[in-house]
Amino acid sequence: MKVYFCGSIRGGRDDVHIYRRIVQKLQSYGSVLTEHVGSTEISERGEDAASGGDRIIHDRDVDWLQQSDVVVAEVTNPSLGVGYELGRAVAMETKNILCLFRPSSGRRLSAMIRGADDGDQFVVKDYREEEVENILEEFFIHLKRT
Ligand code: 6IA
Repeated sequence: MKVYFCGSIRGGRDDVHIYRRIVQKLQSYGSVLTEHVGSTEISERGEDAASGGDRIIHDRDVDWLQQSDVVVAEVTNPSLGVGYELGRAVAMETKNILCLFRPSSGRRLSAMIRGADDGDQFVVKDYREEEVENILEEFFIHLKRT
C-alpha cells in the first residue's frame, strides 16, 4: 500500500513532532511517499537548493499523490499546500482520505475541509495527540474490510 502523508511545511512547523509520530505509524501499513514531511530537518522555509525548486516539488508531489492508495493529512496547522493536495486528491476520485484535526489547538477547521467529509472516502477525525496511533489503527482496519 502506498500512503501519501500531508502536513504543513511553509504554513509552519509547530506540529512536526506529531507529523513524525503519524509517519512512523503509517510506515507499519505501507510505504509513505512523503516521509520528509515528518522530518525535523525540514524548516518552515521548506527549501533545498539541490532539489531544483518549487516546480519540481509540485510535480513530484502530484505524481506521488496519483500513485497513492490512501491520503492522510494532519490539518490542525493551516497550510495552503495541504489544502491543495486534498483538493487534488478529491478530484482523483479513487483515494481514501483521512484528515486529522486537534480541537485542543483552539482553531476551527476550514469549512472546506470539515464540509468535505462524506463519511466514506473523505473522513475528518477530531483527535487528541495521545490517541493518534489508535485513530490510525481504526482507520486502516476499516480500510482492509472494505
Ligand atoms: O504550503 P505548505 O508548504 O505548508 O505545504 C505543505 C504540503 O505540500 C506538504 O503536505 C507536502 O506534501 C507539500 N510540500 C510543500 N513543500 C514541499 C517540499 N519542500 N518538499 C516536498 N513537499 C512539499 C521542500 C522541502 C525539502 C524536502 C527540500
